[in-house]
Amino acid sequence: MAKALEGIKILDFTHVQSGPTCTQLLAWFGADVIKVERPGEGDITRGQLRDIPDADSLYFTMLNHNKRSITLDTKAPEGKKVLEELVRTCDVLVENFAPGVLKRMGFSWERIQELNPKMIVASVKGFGPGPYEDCKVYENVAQCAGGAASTTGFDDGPPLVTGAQIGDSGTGLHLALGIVAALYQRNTSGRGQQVLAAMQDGVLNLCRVKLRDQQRLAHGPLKEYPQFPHGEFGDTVPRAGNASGGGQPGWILKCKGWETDPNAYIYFIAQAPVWEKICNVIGKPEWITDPEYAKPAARLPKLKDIFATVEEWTMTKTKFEAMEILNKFDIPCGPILSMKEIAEDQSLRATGTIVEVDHPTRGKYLSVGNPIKLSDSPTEVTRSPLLGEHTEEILRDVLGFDENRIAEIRNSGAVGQAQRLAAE
Ligand code: CAO
Repeated sequence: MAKALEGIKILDFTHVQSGPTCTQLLAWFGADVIKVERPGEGDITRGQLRDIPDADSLYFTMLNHNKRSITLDTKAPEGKKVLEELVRTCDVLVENFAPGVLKRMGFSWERIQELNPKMIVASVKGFGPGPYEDCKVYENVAQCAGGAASTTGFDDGPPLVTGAQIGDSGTGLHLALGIVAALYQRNTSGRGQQVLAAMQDGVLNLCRVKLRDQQRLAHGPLKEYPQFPHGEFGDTVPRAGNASGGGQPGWILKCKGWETDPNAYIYFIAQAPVWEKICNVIGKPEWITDPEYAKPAARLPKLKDIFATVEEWTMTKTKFEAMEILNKFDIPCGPILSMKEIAEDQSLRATGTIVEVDHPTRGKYLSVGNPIKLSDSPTEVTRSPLLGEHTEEILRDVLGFDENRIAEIRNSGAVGQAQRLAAE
């Protein structure tokens, strides 16, 4: 079956996490993603957090599926020439170098347009134009600068970063959408354009509800926050613990086994339309008509006590038993799943959200497949490339170089040695 982005060639100059997340998605939608890596070393994550000696790390393999790898020293004269040819041939260049790197390499936006006016140049940077535009940025810096850390955690503790990689993977997602939109516009404009996704902007976009709350604060306390009615509100959005970000109050509650299992918890939402059912399930039918509890506004100042009462009930059930009972009554809730439980979840395997991939040097490993499902463009996850595995193939098939030219490039040292399969 044809894929959504079939025929699109991506010149993938990305490394670490943010950019590779983006190009991996494009590859899953069928684009030919050509990853350009420095000879010898490649993407730095190949060697980071290694679990198996000499094998590409899970960090790398889980972010670079379905791509081809060419090694190229883009600072060497021959390497530069090859890169120019790739710019002429490809549709999109994606990069997440530190600010200024691409220009120093000799590939300014102006130069790229000279080479290929249809090319889309897509970049992840830490910050957009402004005082921090020249800064190098990693995940947690973006979480802090984008408003996530100041609004995450408990009020009496320090700011917290989250496990979800909203700075890197989140920005990669934003960039992928920008690229697809630019490709669509190119159909009518005939021109390429620059696409910028700044990590601070991406995180802030995901923290939109907190900027909402910042403005609500000017009109009185945030009544769904755990600080209400006893705590003081300052002039900025406080950390809300596990309170829900929406209009339906929620909290994380202990379940049976919490004393020994760090994940024996459930997220419980006291959704107004099912209040009656909640009262019946937890054995508090009198709350249905009690004016102190019957209406959402009356409940807001008592949320802490209400959740403590619900918790007395959830503590008598495992998180899965509680899920089953509550879902029968359409009471929104969610088990706190550990990574172990997720890795073993058969339904996630069945949908391809968790996939097992085989790799020649590391063997079988689990990965997260494409979380976006297209009915006419199914995703088959294939392993990440070895360093430089497709160098000759790309020079020959994508750029149309003959054997003499390939030998010339190889002899110049611009492409280095490819990583070999153990059997070769
Ligand atoms: N051939 C020759 N040189 C190459 C090359 C190649 N194939 N690929 C990269 N290089 C060179 C670059 O030209 C650059 O050299 P100069 O500094 O001399 O111009 C050098 O490698 C390093 O690039 P870098 O500055 O991007 O890499 P770094 O490790 O120092 O910084 C990072 C990493 C992530 C902090 C930085 O790239 C960055 O801020 N990126 C933008 C934000 C981002 O994506 N952050 C998220 C990363 S995921 O956690």
